[in-house]
Parts: sequence; structure tokens; C-alpha cells
Amino acid sequence: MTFALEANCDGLVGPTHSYVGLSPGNLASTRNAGEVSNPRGAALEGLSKMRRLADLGLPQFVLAPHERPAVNLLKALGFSGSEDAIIASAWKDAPALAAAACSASPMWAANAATVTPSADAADGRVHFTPANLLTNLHRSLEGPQTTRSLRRLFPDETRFAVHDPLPAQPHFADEGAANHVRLCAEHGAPGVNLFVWGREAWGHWDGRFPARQTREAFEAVQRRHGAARAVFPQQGKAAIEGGAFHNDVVCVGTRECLFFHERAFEDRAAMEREVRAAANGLFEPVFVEVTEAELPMADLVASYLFNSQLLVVPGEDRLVLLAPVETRDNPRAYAVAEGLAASNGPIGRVEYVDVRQSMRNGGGPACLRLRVVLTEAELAATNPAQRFTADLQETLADWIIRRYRDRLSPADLADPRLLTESREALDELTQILGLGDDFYPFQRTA
Ligand code: SUG
Repeated sequence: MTFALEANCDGLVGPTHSYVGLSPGNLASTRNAGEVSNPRGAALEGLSKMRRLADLGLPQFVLAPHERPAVNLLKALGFSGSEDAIIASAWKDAPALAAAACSASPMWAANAATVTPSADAADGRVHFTPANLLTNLHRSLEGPQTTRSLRRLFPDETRFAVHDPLPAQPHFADEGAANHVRLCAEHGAPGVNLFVWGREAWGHWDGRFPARQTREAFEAVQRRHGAARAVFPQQGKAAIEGGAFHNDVVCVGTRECLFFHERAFEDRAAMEREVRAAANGLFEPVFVEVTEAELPMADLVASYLFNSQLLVVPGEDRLVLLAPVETRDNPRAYAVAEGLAASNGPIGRVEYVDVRQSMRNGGGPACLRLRVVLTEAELAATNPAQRFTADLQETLADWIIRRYRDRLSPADLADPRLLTESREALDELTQILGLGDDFYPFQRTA
């Protein structure tokens, strides 16, 4: 076995972070629609979380926000004239389209791609399939820029394969790593890959909320990546119904530990049987299940207990759960979390982190990061300018404070100055993160 570490690639919050209620089935997004956001505060919260991970000794990377407002979307939809005129007429005639073009949703990097580490991939490279995110208009814009972004961070094609997103077709609706869990004895050892899907492409979906991931999408990802030891459990319909729009709202796994809610899987017994069979001879999976009686779905969604980062921390035997402060503030979720740490199970302690700005759009600590298991040689082949350090934190904090607003209402998204402000900020960011001068669409047409 080659030694490997798990790196976290966090999506930096963009200057248009806002509460517009764009995601049906994501209860926080719906509930907070119309609120005033604080893009500066949100971006700084994200930086503090990255700092905490780096301080724990884990490799941490920064992924750049995407260009927003996405004027190219509005142009494609028939709005014409100068960019200011395009934005103004879109807000006047089709505000839902204009709002979608402003979303800062690429911050939720767990949805950026599905990743297969080299230990599991048939050709020994690290494979990425950027998610097409086609269930929601505002997220369907992300795939091409995410592809570009991952190719900058993982440029060496002898070690990394960054595929194109799956065909943008409802049969292949794909939300990336938010629905993928990898269990293993050690990060560098062969793993078992759980590809958790919500609906079948040719099946009938009658849920109140969308099932965002198809089985066929994940089967295609598994084939492309040559991902070994794959199992395909179905998401619990009751979980989606209760507001768990991604599996990572009800489940997180690391090393041999799968930590999940009783509603997470449609057929929990089959899931366990299949995971045990796939892990046979490699490791003994540990299933840590929380029942509905211990944590009702409503508290689960309010606390985001399972949307935590479950970490192997150097020097610590047991896993560390990095949970949102909402877990600490929910008596039931807090009791579950602290009870786990006090017991003799795989989770040794819990830390709490404040990402409230993101949480109000349904994105907890686990949503904000893409996990990438890397050997030391692979780690050395990444773009060094995107590696998070105390110096980079200082540079980015200064950039955020100079460039971001601390108040943004949904109506402010129509302000034509926001386009110029955002572009100037992102143009500077490409220098900071070593992304070149052709990273964003606006840089390529300038
Ligand atoms: O896709 N929210 C995101 C949250 C993504 C959370 N990611 C994971 N669970 N991995 C979503 O629903 C809300 C944007 C708005 O409503 O303005 C939003 O897109």
C-alpha cells in the first residue's frame, strides 16, 4: 500500500453569495429566500474553516469562485445589447433567470465532482468527473468551469484524469461527491465505493422534492473511472422527502466508519450486506447508525449533524467530527454527537465550526469541500499556488475585505456595478491563485 492523505479542496465563496431560494427540497434555501446575505462574512467563514483543517495537518486547497452574474447564460437565452442592458432586461422580464445567473453555488465543492483515488482506479490515476448538476438551473452552469478549475489544480495527465461532465441529460443527473462515500482501512489502501443514487433514469419519480442523482449517472462515472469495489445503494425516499436533498445530509463515512441516519438508505440491510461483501478481506466496516427516535429528521436537517467532515487527524487514533455550530446548538443533535465521542466507537471527538452564511443556503462543512485522496507524489503534482497556507489566508482575507460587500439583498443582485466589482475581484484572484489570465470567460473575451 502507498501512503496517502486526504486533501480538502474548498470552494471559496464568491462575491454574489445571496439568499434567493433557488433549490426546491433544500429547506434552508427555501426558508431563507429574501434574506440579506453577507458575502464578505461568508468568504471569511470559509477561510477560517480551511485554516482549521490546515492547522490539523491536512492538505488544504482553494477552488476559485465562478464568474457571476453569468451574462453568457442570459445572452444564450436571448437577452441582447450591452452587458448592462442584458442584466437590466433579464431582471425586468425574467427575474428567476437573472437570479439563477447570480448564484454563488460553486462554493459547495462537494458537488464539484466525483473522485476516485488512484488506489481504486483501474489505470492507477486519480479520476474526476465534474458534476453536471442539471437538476437546478443555477447549478447546471457549473460543470464547464469546474472542469477547467480541476484541470488547473490537477494538471499532470499522467497522474490525474479530469473527465468532461456526463451528458447534460436528465438520465445522467449527477451531483458529484455529495452522494459518494469511500470506506477503507487507510486512505492509501483499496477502498469500497458507495455510489448513492436517488432515482433510476427510466423509473418513475413521484417524490415531492427532486431526486437529484440517477443510478445511471453513477454507473457511468464508475465505468469511466474504472472504480473498483463499487456498490450502488439507493437513497432513502423518506430522507429526500424530509429535506436531505443529497446523501451527505444524512451520511458521512471515513476509513472503516459509516456514520448515518436510519432513513439514509432505502434498503439499509442490503446496503450493509453489499458493503461487507465488497470490503471482505480488506477491512471490517463499522456501521454507526442514528435512529429517528434519537434524532428526528427535522432536527437532523436543522442541525446538519451528518454534514460534518469526518477526519483522520495525524497523531490521533480515533476520527474527528468537524460539525457545524448548528449541531452544538440543537440539543438532540448535540447529545448524539457528544454521546458518540464519549463512547468507545470510531469517532473520538467533535469540533464545531461556524459556517452560518453557507448553512442558510443548506451548505454545511461537508458541502464546502471536495475530498481528494492523494499520495505524496500526487500531492506534489498539484498547483502550489492553490495550496492553503497561513500566508495565503492573509492574502485572501485582505482581498475579500477590499473586494466583497458585507450586505447583499436579492434586489442588490440587479445592481450593474456588481458585475464590474465581481470581475475585478476575480481577475485579481487569478493572479493570487496562479490560474493564468484565461481562466474566466470574461478574461477570454476581453
Ligand atoms: O445545491 N444550495 C445548494 C447547497 C448544496 C449543499 N451541498 C451538499 N449537500 N453537498 C444546493 O441546494 C441554494 C442557493 C439559493 O437558494 O440561493 C443552493 O444552491
